[in-house]
Amino acid sequence: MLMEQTDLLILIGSLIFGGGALGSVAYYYARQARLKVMPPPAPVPEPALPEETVPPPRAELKVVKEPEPPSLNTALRSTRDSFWGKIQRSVLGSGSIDGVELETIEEILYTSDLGPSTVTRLLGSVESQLSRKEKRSLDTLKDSLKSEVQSILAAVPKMGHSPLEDFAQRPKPQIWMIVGVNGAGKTTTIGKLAHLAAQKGARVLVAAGDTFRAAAQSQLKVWSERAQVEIFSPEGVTDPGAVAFDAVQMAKARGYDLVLIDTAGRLHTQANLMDELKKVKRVIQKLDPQSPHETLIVLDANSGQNALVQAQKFNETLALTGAVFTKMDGTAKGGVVLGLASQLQIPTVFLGIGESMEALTGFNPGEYAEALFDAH
Ligand SMILES: Nc1nc2c(ncn2[C@@H]2O[C@H](COP(=O)(O)OP(=O)(O)OP(=O)(O)O)[C@@H](O)[C@H]2O)c(=O)[nH]1
Ligand SMILES: [Mg+2]
Repeated sequence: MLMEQTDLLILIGSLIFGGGALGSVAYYYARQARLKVMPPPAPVPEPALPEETVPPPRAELKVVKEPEPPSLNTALRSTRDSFWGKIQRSVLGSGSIDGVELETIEEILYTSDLGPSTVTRLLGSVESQLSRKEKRSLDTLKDSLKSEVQSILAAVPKMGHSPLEDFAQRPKPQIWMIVGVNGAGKTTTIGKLAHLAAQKGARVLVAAGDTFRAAAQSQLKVWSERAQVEIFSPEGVTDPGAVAFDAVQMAKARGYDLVLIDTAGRLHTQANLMDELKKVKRVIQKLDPQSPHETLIVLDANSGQNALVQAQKFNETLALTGAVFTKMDGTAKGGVVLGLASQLQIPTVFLGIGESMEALTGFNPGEYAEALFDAH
């Protein structure tokens, strides 16, 4: 250890005046005494950062993130409340299941957008289960309803089977037509589907077959950019059949895996516009007789019973292969999925649960049946 200047002076002094061992002893005591009175060293202040190294304010680094889509169970909260929640409250309010008239349950079921034939099926099951007095409990009521819901869903072929699941085994290019009434969520769903398929490694082409609405092409372009897929959107072509034909031809020539054909919204009652869809279908069948491999109707869950009428009419015209229910987030009318299965045997394949690109989920019948009754 280096000696400080004052230590050196004390040592020299004690050697001069005391000499030898005596000097060393004098030096030792003098040093100890000095250490006791010395204040501790003052902390050295941190040097201030030069101007240019000060980090920029946080606001500049802020990344705007889309909200996470809710889980299906959360999305179905209002539906659950207007279905099982209401039934449960009516039973609890009356004190016992005996006190609840079946009519009350029937009334609640009718207002849950299930459709009359579904209500009849559910009531039949409830009546037979509750006929024996010792079985009259809220749990029996719930179990009988839940198992009937499950069997309605299980009876529909391909229910919940995502057409993207066995995608690798399907002929290429897959050609899917997306149809439905105005504003149901067709273009948004195409964007979400394109994203899902692209994530699985598929080369996707979206075709701007909505030649009716001025902003439709640019809306689809935004989605194609977000999903990072290509778009076929010729300027000035007004015939949706021509757009679909050219898109399929291009997809075949360039080795695309999936063509998603957007179509203009139309009411199921507009015969001429429904015929136009038939024509689109005929035109693409000239290039691939097996196509469209999927004809998916997009239904806004908020339209409730009306969605069943739409599905029926579109099915008559196009032979639908599946349904996508959108806006399941927040609607109280999510029971309509069950109504579609029960009344028309059309499988629901996807559910839209928000506006973001990730807010599309494959329909899982078990999860749906569970979410109609239990929150978790
Ligand atoms: N909350 C919610 N909104 C959705 C969902 N799907 C679509 N939307 C919204 O519904 C509105 C209509 O969606 P579009 O995709 O334009 O509907 P469209 O069927 O293509 O409409 P047209 O082409 O005019 O017939 C948009 O504001 C979407 O953000 C969903 O699952 N949840
Ligand atoms: Mg659209």
